[in-house]
Amino acid sequence: TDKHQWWKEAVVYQIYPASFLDSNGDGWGDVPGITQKLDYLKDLGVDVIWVSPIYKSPQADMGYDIADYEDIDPSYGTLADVDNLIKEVKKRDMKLVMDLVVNHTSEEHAWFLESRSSKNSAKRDWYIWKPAKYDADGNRQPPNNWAQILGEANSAWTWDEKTQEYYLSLFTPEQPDLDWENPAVREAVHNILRFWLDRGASGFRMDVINLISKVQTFPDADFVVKDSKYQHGSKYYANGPRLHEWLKELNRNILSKYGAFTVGEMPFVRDEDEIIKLVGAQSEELNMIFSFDLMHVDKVPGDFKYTLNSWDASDLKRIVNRLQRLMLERDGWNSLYVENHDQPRSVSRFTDDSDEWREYGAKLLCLMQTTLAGTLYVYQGEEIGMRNVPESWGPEEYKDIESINFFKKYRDLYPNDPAKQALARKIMQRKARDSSRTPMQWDDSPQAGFSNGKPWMRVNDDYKTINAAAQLANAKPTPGTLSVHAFWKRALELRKKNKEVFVYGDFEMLDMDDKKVVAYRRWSEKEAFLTVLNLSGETVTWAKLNDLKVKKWVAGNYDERELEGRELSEKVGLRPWEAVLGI
Ligand code: TEU
Repeated sequence: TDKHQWWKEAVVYQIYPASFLDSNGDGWGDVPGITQKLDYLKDLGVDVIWVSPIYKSPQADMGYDIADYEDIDPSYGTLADVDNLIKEVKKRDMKLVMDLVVNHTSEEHAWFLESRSSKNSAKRDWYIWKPAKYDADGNRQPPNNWAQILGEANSAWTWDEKTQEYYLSLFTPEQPDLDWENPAVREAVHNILRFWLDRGASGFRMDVINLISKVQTFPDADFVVKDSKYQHGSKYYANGPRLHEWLKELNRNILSKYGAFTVGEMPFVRDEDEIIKLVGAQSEELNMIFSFDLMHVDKVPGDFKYTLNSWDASDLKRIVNRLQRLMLERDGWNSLYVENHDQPRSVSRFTDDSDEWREYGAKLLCLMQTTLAGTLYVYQGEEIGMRNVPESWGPEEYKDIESINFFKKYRDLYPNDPAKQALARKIMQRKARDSSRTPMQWDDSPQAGFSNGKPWMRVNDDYKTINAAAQLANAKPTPGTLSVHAFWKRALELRKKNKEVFVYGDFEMLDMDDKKVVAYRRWSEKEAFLTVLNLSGETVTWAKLNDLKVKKWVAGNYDERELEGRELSEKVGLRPWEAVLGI
C-alpha cells in the first residue's frame, strides 16, 4: 500500500458542540453555530471536523449517552441542520467525522427500555444482565468488584428493582453497556454507521471502542487502590478477547466499502503488538487510535485518574519517542493530541498558564505537535491558548458528572477535613474535564460572543484578553511575534508544505535524559528539521548541537527577528518556555 493517505495528512479540529457557538440564544451551542464558523476553521487550516455527540440524548454524560442514533438532540438542532452542515463542509473541501458511541447507549434508548422491561423481553440479551451475589451477612452485592469509570467510588453494576438483576454500566448508571456478543447488536451498530455514511459523514471517532469485548467470566479485578471497595476492571474489558474479530467485521462490512476515516479511542492499552494489530498498515481494523500515555504523565501510576504526580521533560520524551518509533518501525499510524473534552487545557497542564508565559507555552505545544508524525488533532480553543478554569471557582461551577462524583467522594470520605476538601478543589482545577468544556472565547463581548443568552456553563473569566477576535485582529501584537492563533495557522501551513518530513519523515529523539529540554530531528530524503523545546520556566543551554549543523532557525515563539543572529553549532541557549525550529 502507498504510505501516502489523506487521513494521515489531515488536520482534525474537535468541536465540543454545547460550548462552540450558540446561534439561537438558549445558552447551548448548536449545529447552525458550527456551520457559521466553517470559514474560521478553513482559514486556520482545518481539513476535518470531528463533532462530539449531537444525537438525541438526556445528556447524563453530555451526549455520550445516546437515546437515538439516527436523530439529533433538539438542543443542537435538526437532521436538516446536519445535512446543511455536511453540504457546507463539502463546499469548502472539508470533511465531517461523527462521534460514534456504541460501547453503551443511554438508559433512555428504546433498546434499553425494552431490555429492562422484563427478563423475557426480546432485547434482554442486548445488554449485560447478571444476578446479584450475596455476602456472608446476606447482603446483596454486585456480580464483581469493578468500579464505575466516571464515579470511582461506585460499582460498575446497577441494580434494577423491577427485574431484580444487575446490568453492567461501566461509565455511569445512565450508560448501560451493550452486549456485543449478541450478533443482533453488532448488526444494529453496522446500521448506524451506514446511516451516517450514507448521509455524507466521512467517518467516525469511536468512543471507547476497545471496551466492547468483555471477558465473559467477569472476574473480580485485583485489589490495587487502597481505601476503595471497587477496583479497576480494565484488565477484563479493555482489548478483550473478541475485539479484533469485531473490528475486522466492521471494517469488512462497512468501513472499507466507504473508505471511512476511523480513530478509535482506546484507554488502558499500551502493549505494542496489540496496538499494531489495530493500526498496522495490514491490520484492516482502524486508521489510528487515541493512546492515553501522555494523558497519564501526571497521574499516580496504578491509581485513579484524579491524582497529582510530578513529571518532567524526560517522562514526556519517553512517551513521545515510544509511539513515534513504534509507528515508524512497524508501519502503523498514530494520532497527535494534547487536549480534548476529557482533559484539562494543555497550556495549563504541560506549560505555565500565567499571564506572563501562557502564549509561549501555547506556541511551544503547537510547535511540538506540528512537527511530530501522526494525524494532528486540534481541540476547540487550543488554537487561541485557552486555559483551565481559575482556582477561585467553587465546586458548583463544575458541571461534569465525573467532577460531581469526585467532589461527592471527597465529601463522603473526609466530611470534616478542610485540608482534604481543599485538595479536592486543587485536583479538579488541575485535572477536571470541565476546564476544556467552558464556552469557546470568540470575542470580548458579554459571554465571550458564545451566546446571547445565559450559557449552560460559566465562561472563563479571562475571555476579555484571551479570545479569537483579538488574536485575528492583532496577528502580530509586537513586531516579530505572532498571536497564538496566527502561530498555529502558520505552523499548519509549514507542516503541510513539508509533509514529507513532518507527516511521513523519520524521527529521532535527541538526549533522552535531559529533564528540561525536548529536542528531536525529523527528516526526509531531501530535508531535515530540528525542533528544540525548553519545557521549563528557566533559562537553559542545550549543548548537543555538535554535528547536527543547523543551517538556519526558521520559527520560534520569541521575537522572530532575533532568529537570524542565533548560534548554529554546538549549543542552543533557551529562554523560559522557548521553542525553536531549525533546518
Ligand atoms: O471517554 C472514555 C475514557 O475512558 C476517558 O477519556 C474518560 O472520560 C476519562 O478518562 C474519565 O476518567 C469517552 C468520552 O470521551 C467521554 O467523554 C465519555 O464520558 C466516556 O467515553 C463515556 O462515553
